Amino acid sequence: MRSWSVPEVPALPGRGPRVHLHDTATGGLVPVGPEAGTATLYVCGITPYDATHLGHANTYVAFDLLGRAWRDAGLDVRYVQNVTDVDDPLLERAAATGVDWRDLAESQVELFRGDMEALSVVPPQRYLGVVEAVDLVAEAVRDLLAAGAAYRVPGTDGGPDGDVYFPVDADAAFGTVGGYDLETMLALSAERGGDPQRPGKRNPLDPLLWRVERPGEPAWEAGELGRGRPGWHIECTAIALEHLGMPIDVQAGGSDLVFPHHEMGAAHAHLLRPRARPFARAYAHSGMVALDGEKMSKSKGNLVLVSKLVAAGVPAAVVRLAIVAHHWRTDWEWTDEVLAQAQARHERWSAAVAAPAGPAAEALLATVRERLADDLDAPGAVAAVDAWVEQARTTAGTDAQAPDLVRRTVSALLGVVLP
Ligand code: 5CA
Ligand code: ZN
Repeated sequence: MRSWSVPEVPALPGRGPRVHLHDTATGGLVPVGPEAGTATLYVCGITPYDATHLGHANTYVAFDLLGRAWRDAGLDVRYVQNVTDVDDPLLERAAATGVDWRDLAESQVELFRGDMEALSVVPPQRYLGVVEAVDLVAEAVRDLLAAGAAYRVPGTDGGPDGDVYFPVDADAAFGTVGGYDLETMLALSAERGGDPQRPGKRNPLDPLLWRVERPGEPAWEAGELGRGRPGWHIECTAIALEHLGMPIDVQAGGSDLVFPHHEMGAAHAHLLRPRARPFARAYAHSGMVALDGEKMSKSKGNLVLVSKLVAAGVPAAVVRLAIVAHHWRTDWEWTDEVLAQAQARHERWSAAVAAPAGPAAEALLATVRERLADDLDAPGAVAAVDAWVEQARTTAGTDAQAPDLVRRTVSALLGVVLP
């Protein structure tokens, strides 16, 4: 599917250092991406059943910082993102509101594109809906069946036989992405789209791979699987393996995807391509944005929308600045104060880069690079820019190139556009 337009990324002198990132699986900082060549990134995309909100924006901006740091370090970036355009919550919302599920998905993806463009997020090279990838997913499920790493479950509650499940015990590395104990995994599975109570499964944690057609639900022909639709986790694995290969450098998403989504996705990949293990060299998880003390989520409806802020006259660069002022891995809360601070900072920065001269800025560029290469420490980079801006305000800088270098640094590395 169409992604969105590429923002202008100004050129900078020199190169950034190798990027290190916190890896969920090992719990430590690891170098990510090769020393030279192409880095690969898969970020889990939206389920387009309701307007995209600041929480989503936070996640895609976080990994946009990664892509920018990689490119600045001289790497090419291959970036793939999916759209979960067939899934239970989307179908339920469509049925409840009397809208065709395809129209609902398309309208929400279009809103998302607008948000991403406004926020200067560099688009993925491949932006794929599950609807476009059904054959790919079905092939992966058939491969798992052929490898003995999938099984069929009899129907319950009058439902049809033949839903296909994945036996988590088939992967020796299962559980190592999130490192959770069994009790926590069971609770998270029930909370996040799993069905631990379903009778007939070998292990309550086993996730759905293929759901046989039910009346009124969309379904596709899939050979020996019969008509049906993909399960959630296998969708991302199949798309990542096809378009990025294995191992990928970074598998990313919000922290609510650690378990079950990324744990299951990795386990599927390990069985599909045993010799290419691991699925990802690093697993990166961004923090959750909250509103009024609760995680912002479509199901709760406590949303702040980028599109609404922009329509109300807030420059998108201010929203981006509010986001990058928080460390990508921390949970934080959107408040009027956060917005006001970003607004004031954007004004201070804009005034400083509009001056005819300022203090020399080569050291600032080096610090911003160094901060971002150290686990995407954007708040550290923001503090360094603040310090330069303060110096520009209080001393008569004479470097006529400096304001433009700061403008380009902030735009290229933080993605914050200054007028
Ligand atoms: N389609 C699946 C992934 S394959 C999905 O989780 N979709 S989503 O629309 O629910 O979320 C899209 C992305 O935004 C995910 O990476 C998710 O972790 C992240 N996300 C959702 N809510 C928040 C939030 N409140 N704060 C930060 N990130 C969030
Ligand atoms: Zn995903």
